[in-house]
Amino acid sequence: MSNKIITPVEEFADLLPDEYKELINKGPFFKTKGIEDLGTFKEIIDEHPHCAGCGVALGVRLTAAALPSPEDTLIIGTPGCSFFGLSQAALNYSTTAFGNQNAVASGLKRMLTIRYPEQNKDVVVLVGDGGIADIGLDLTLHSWFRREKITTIMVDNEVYGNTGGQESGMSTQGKVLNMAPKGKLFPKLPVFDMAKISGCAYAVRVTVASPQKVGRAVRKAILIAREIGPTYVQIYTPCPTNLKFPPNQTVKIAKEAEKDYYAYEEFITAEAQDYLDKNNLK
Ligand SMILES: Cc1ncc(C[n+]2csc(CCOP(=O)(O)OP(=O)(O)O)c2C)c(N)n1
Ligand SMILES: [Mg+2]
Repeated sequence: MSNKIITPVEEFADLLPDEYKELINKGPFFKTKGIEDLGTFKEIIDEHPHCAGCGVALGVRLTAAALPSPEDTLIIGTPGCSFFGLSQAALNYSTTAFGNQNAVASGLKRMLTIRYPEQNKDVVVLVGDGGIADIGLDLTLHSWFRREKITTIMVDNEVYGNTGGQESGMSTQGKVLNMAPKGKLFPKLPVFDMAKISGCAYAVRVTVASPQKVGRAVRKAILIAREIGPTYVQIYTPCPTNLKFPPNQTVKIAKEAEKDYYAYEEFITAEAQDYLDKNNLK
């Protein structure tokens, strides 16, 4: 894979909007070193359809900037707000039926490993909390049980944002939402803890208020998935529209959550740590 996949054939080149051409010419391929490079390349179109202050859009941007080899990465999504930005980003992206992402990613990873035995082809699932914790939970867990060498990233806005505000398994207990008017009855699902006991070699819980940590977690998760096994990154990406806070407070809300129930945590198996150390990977 390379940026050839998003480069239009000559006959159509003139018909595309300038924004799209910019994505090809100024995208992250072969350029990114980390999230500190954000702003020096174009990872997503300027007029993307995310709401003002969208935590998910920030999570997607940070992830795009942290990919160790964007040109050799296949992002797998599913319906949800992350789809909006991802489908208009300079990334190799494919979507799935809602909840099927880890099954599809498993198959694609196996296919890419057979087709390109000498090259790393990173397969990264990047979807919402509803996609992972609810409809896709079964397929997510089974991909971890099977030790599929893929990275799963949850952009957790604690709600079904895309469909107007139903509660998700990741919503907090008691939370009143547009379509949960009496408040959620049970606690947030412990998906992060489930990752640790279900076969993940590496798992991180982090928020968009700590961009460097998000960048490091995404990078390490992808490197470890190449050789060792499944990895999981759970990013808190608060949603101003549905959680009902002003759009300029997203990072503040995430920072507060870090002090409360969304503390940074990194889990790594001895095998994964050994692999990083021996290959001098950070
Ligand atoms: C099989 C199926 N069921 C339901 C839907 C409708 N649907 C689309 S997105 C979505 C919720 C997404 O929530 P989440 O994964 O948390 O992503 P967010 O929009 O919050 O980023 C639902 C229920 C669907 N597209 N397909
Ligand atoms: Mg959500």
